[in-house]
Amino acid sequence: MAAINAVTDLSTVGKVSVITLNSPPVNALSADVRDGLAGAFKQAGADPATNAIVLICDGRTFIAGADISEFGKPPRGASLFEVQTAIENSPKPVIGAIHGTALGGGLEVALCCHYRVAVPSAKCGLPEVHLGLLPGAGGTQRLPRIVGVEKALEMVTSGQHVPGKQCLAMGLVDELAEEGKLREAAIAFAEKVVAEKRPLRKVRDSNEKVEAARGNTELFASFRKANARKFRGFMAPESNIKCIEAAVNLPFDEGMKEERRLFTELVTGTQSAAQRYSFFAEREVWKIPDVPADTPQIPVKTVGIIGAGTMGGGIAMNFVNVGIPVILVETTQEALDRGIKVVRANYERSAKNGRFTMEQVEQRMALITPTTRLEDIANVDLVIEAVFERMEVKKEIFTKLDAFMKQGAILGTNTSALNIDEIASVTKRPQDVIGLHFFSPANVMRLLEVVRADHTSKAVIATSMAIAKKIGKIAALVGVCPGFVGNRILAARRRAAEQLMMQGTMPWDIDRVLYDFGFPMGVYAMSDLAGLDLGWVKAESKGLTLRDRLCELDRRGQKTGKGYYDYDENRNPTPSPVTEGIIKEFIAKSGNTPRVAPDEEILERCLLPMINEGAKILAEGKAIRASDIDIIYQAGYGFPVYRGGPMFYADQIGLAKVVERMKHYAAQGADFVPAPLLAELAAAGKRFQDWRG
Ligand code: 3H9
Repeated sequence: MAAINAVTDLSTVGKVSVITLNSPPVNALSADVRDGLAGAFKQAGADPATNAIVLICDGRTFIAGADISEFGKPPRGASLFEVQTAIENSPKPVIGAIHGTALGGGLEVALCCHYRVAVPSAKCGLPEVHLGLLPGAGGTQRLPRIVGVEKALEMVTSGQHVPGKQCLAMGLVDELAEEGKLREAAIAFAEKVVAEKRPLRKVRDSNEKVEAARGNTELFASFRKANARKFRGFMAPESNIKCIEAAVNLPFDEGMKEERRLFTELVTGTQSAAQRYSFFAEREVWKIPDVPADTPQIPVKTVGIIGAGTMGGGIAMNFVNVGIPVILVETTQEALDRGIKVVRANYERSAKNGRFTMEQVEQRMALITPTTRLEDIANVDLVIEAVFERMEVKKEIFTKLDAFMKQGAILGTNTSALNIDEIASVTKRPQDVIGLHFFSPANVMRLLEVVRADHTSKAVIATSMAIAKKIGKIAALVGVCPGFVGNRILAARRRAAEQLMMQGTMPWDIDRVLYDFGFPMGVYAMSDLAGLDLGWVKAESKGLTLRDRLCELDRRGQKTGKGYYDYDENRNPTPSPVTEGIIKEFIAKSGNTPRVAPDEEILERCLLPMINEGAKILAEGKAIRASDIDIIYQAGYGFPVYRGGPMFYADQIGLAKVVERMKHYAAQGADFVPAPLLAELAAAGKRFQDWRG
C-alpha cells in the first residue's frame, strides 16, 4: 500500500487498483481529500499493471459530502470538479464501493464512477437542501438521469437518505455486497466488468429518463403545489427544482452551468449561512464543557411518569417508542383511564396512517403500566413528574419521592418555569434532581430543555442528555431562571407585542408580520391555540387585562371557537371585532392616541427584546453558548431555520445595529434597555457566535 497523502492510499489487488480514503470523522471532501483523490486517480490511471479502479473508504462511512467548514473560505487544492472529471474520464472502469453514507458531494463523486457497489446498510442521498444549498457538483444533473425525474425531485428537496436496497431497486447502485465484505465484492465486481468488457458507463450521457419528462410542465407544477407549505420561506427547495428542470430541458453541460449559477447564489446567501451554522450548532449543543463525553452515566432501564395528562402521556410515548417500559401514575382511576385512552388513540391514528402496524401499537401499549399508587415507581431508574404547575404540589410530590425512591434514581421535573432548586430543596438528594422540560405535544416536539439546578450531579446531567438523544430529542442544557431559556425569551417577545397592541396595532397585524418572517404562527394565534385560560382563575378575574376580559366572555381560544380571533368550524381564524373593540377601550382609557406601527417596526420591536433577553441569559450563564439558544428557538419555538435563530439573526444584522435600533425605539417610549453584554459586544464589533463566557 502506498500513501498518496495523509488521507489517501493506493494499493493493488491482482489487476485492480484500490484507492482508500481515510479522513475521519466522515471522509468529507476537504482539500486534503480532493488532493489525495486527484493524485491517486492520476497514478492508478497510469499504472500499466492494473485495468480497473475501486474507490473505497475506511472508517464509519463513504464520503459524507463536501467539507462544510470550508464553505466561504478561499479555495485550496484540487477542485472537486477536477477530481470528478478524472474519475469519469478514467480510461479504466471505476467502481465506487459504498458503506455508511454517500451524501452530497460524496454521492456526486460516486455518480461519476462507472459503477457502484454498496452494502445493504449503506445510504445514499443529496441532503444539501438542509444546508440551504443544492448539490453543486453535478448531482442535480446526474441523479435524474439514473433514478428518473420524480424520484430525483423527491430526493433533492427532502434530502432523504435512501437505504441500500432501495438504491439497488432504483438503479443508483449496481450490486449489493455482503455486510463486512465490501472491499472483496467491489474488487470482484471490477474484475467482472473487465472480463465482460462492460462499457465505461457515464451517467452524464444517459439521457433517456430526462428526455421522458421533457415538455411535462405539469409534473413540476404539481410538485411545487403539493409541497408549497413545506417549502414556505426556504430558497433552496425551489433552486433544487429549477436545477432538475434544467436537467430535463437542457443538454448536460448547459444544465451544469445552471446548477453552478444557482449553487453560487445559494452558497453566498444568508439562508445557507444560517442553515450551515445550524448544522454545527445542532452538534455543538450536546457538548457540555464541564461534563465531558466520558462522564459515567446511570443506566436507565425503566421510567416512572407522574401525571397522565396531555404532557405525561406524550412523555411516556417517547420512552415506549424506544422500548423502555414506563409506569404511568395518576391520582384517580378515571384520570388514568383517560390518559391511557389518549395514548392509545394517538398510536392507533399512527397505525391508520400506515406508520406502524396494530401489532406494534399493542407492543407499545404493553410497555405502559398504569397505576394509581405513587409507590409503585419506587424502583424505576428515572422519574419524570408532569403534574400541574404549582410549587406546593411539586414539593409535596418530591418530598414523597425522597422518602421511598431507590437511591440513585434520577428525579426529573417537567416544570416549564418553576424554580428547580426550590423543588430539590425538599429532598435529601438534590444531586439527583433535574429539570426535563418537554414541549407540547411531547411525543412530537423535538426540543428538550435539560435544566441544571445548583446541586445536580454531572452523572445525572450526562444521563439526561444521553436519554434525550436515545428518544430522538435535541437537548439543550440550561440553568434555572424563570421560564428557563425558551419561555423567558418568549415572555420578552410577548411583553413587546402587548405594548405594540396597547399603542394601537392589532393582534392579527403583529401575527401576520411574524408569520411572514417565517414563524409558523404569531403571538396571538399561539395563545389561542394553547388556550387563554392557562393559569387564569375565573374567581380572581377582575377584567383588568385584555386576557381577563376575553376569558370572562368565554373567548378562551380555539377550543371555545373564539379568543383573540374568531374561528369557523374548520378552525380558520378571522380578526375579531369584539377583541378589537376591547383593545380600543383599553387604549382610550390609557389616554394614548392609537397608532398602527408599520410592519418593519412590528418585526423589530418583537425581535429586539428576544435578542436582548438572550444576551442576559448568556451573561447569567443560563445557556452555555449563543448557538444553544438558537437551537432551542428552532426546535421548540418555530424560529425559521433559514434565519438561524435570534442570536444568529442578531449577528447577521450586526450587534451595533441591534443596539442602535433598541435606542431608537426607547427614545419613542418602548421600554428597551440594551443588556450590558449586548452593549459590550456591539462596542467591540464582536458577535454572539464568538462569545465564550
Ligand atoms: C455538499 O456536499 C455540497 C456539494 O454538493 C458540493 C458542492 C460543490 N463537513 O453528524 P455527526 C462532522 S454539502 C464537515 O455527529 P453521525 C460533524 O460536524 C454536504 N464536517 O455524526 C461532527 O463533528 P464533531 C452534504 C462534517 O454519525 C462529526 O463530523 N453532506 C460533515 O451522527 C460527526 O458528525 C451533508 O450534508 C461535513 N460534510 O452522522 C452530510 N459531516 O464531532 C452532513 C459531518 O466535531 N453530515 N461532519 O461535532 C451528516 O449528515 C452526518 O454527519 C452523517 C454522520 C450522517 C454523515
